[in-house]
Amino acid sequence: MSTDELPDYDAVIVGAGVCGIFQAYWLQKLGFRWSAFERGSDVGGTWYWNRYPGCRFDSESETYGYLFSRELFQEWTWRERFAPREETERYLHYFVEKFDLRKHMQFNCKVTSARWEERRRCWIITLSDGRSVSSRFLLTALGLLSDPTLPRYPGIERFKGTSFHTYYAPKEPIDYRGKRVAVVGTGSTGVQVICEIAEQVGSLTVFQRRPNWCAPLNNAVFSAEETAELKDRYDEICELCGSTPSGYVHNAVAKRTFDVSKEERVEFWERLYADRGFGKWLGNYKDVLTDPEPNAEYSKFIAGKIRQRIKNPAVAEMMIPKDHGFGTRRVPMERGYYEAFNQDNVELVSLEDTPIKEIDETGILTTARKYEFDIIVYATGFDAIIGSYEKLNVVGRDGLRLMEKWKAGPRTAFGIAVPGFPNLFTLAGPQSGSVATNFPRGIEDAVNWTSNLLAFLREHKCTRIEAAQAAEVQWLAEVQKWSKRILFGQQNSWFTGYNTNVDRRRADAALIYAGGQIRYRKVLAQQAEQGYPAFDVQ
Ligand code: NA7
Repeated sequence: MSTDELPDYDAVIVGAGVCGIFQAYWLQKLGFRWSAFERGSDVGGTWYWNRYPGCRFDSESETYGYLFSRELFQEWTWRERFAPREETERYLHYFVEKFDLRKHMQFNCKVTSARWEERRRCWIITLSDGRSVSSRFLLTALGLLSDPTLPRYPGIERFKGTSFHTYYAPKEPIDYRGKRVAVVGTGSTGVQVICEIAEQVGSLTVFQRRPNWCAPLNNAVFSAEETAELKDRYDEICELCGSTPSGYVHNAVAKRTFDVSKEERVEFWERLYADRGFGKWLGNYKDVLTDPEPNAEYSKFIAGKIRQRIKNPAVAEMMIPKDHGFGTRRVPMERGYYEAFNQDNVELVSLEDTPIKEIDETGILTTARKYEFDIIVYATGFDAIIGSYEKLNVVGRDGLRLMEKWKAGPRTAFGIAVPGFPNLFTLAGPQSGSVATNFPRGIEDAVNWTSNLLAFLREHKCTRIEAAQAAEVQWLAEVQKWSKRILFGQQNSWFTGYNTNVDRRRADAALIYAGGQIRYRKVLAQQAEQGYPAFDVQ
C-alpha cells in the first residue's frame, strides 16, 4: 500500500465515553470514515464502569452535558441537580441514539497496541480479538481515571467474601443490608460509597489513610418550574461556563480573604457552605487556593464545621486533615458523610495509626487487630491520567514508545499532540486544559479544535501532521509555571501523579495544565488562526 492507498479508516477513536462519543459526533458530521473501539459493552466510559453505590458527578447537571447543541439542551431534562451515574449514562445513550453514532462503534473491543507506519502514513491498531485495522488518524479518548489501582496488601486475593475496586463494582446491584462491610479509601469515591450505604449495612468499617476535606453537595431534584427556567437560561449557562477558568458556574470572588472583616468573611463562608456544589471550593475569595494564610483561615472554618457535625471529638480530629489545606486536593462532596460516623454501626480506622498488615480469607488484619467482613470495597483510586496510555502500547515514529518518551512524565504539545507521534491526538489527555476543569467543558474545546484541524487537513489534502519539538518544550514550561502558582499543584494527589499502588512515582510529572480553560482555549485558537505554526503539516 502506498500513501495514496486509503487506510481502513480516516480516523479511529479509542474509547466511547463522554469525550469519545462527542468526537464521534464530529467525525460523523464531517463525513469521515471512522470507528470507535470501546472495551466496555456499551457507551459511557466513567459512567459505564463506576457502578458503585452513590456514584454521581459534582458538576451542576446542566453544565455537565454537552452545550454545543441548543436542541439537545432543550430536549434533555435532568432530574437531579447533580445527576447520579444512571442518569448520566442515560443521557450519553440518548446522545448516541440522537446522532445515530452507534453503528460505527465496536464494543467489548480493547485496543491492545497502536503502531505508526510512516510509509503508509497511518496507524496500525491491534484489537483484543486479534484483528488489526489501519487508520489515518488516531484519536485517544481514554479518560483520566480509567486505570484503577488496588492496594498491594499481602493476601488481598485470598478474601473469600465479595470484594471489588469501585471502578469494577458489579453490574448486578449488591444487597448491603445487614452485611459487614469495609471501605478502604476516603477520596471522592469512598466518601460517596460511605454516604450511600452507611444506613443500610449491618456494620461499616472505614479504613482511612489520610483524611480529606469534604463538604456538602446539597443536591436536590429539580422542580418543573426550575427545569423550565433552566432551559430558558441556555445562553446564559453557556456564557457563564465559558467565562470561568474552571468551566463550572462557580468563580472566585474578586476580594481577598483579609481585605474583609472577620464577620463578613464568616457570613460569606456560611452562605457558601449552605449553598450547592463546588462554590465552597471554587467560588471563594480569590487568594484561598493560592496563598497559604487565607487557605489556613478557611480551613479553620471548615474544621469547625467538621467538629460540629461529629459527636465524638476524637473521631472529628481523626477526620480533620492536618497535612494539607482545604481545596488543595480534590474536595469530596457529600451528603451526611460526617454524620455517618455518629452511627453506632460505623467505625473509623486510621491507617496512619494502625496500618493494614494483610488480608486473609475472612477480613482485614491491621497492626492492632483483625476485622471480619462480608464485603470489602476498595475505593483506592487510579493510576490517573497516563495509566491508560501505558496500557495502550503506542509506538510512534522510528519505533519510539510513548511510555519511553514519557518516562519522566508526559511531554506534549498543548496536551493534545505528541512530537514523534504523527496523526495522534490525545484528546483531553495529559497536560490538556480539561484535566483541571469541569471535564465536559474542556472536552468540547479539545474535540472542537481537533475536529476543525482534521477538516483543515482534509481541505488542504494533507495526510500527515506532527507537533514540533519546540512546542513540547514551551508547553512543558507553561504547565510547570501554572502548577507552581496554585497550592493544588503542590499536594500529593492523583492530579500530581501520586499513587502508592503503582511503582512509578510521578509527583513532579507535570500532568495537568492549571492555567484555566479560558487561557487554554486562547492558546488553541491562536494555533488555528495562524495556520498551526507549532505543527509540521504535509
Ligand atoms: P482518590 O481521590 O485517588 O482517593 C483514593 C483514596 O484511597 C485515598 O483516600 C487514598 O488515601 C486511599 N488509598 C489509596 N491507596 C491506598 C492504600 N494502599 N491503602 C489505603 N488507602 C489507600 O480516588 P477516588 O476514586 O476517590 O477519586 C478519584 C476522582 O474521581 C476524584 O478526584 C473525582 O474527580 C472523581 P491517600 O489520600 O492516598 O492517603
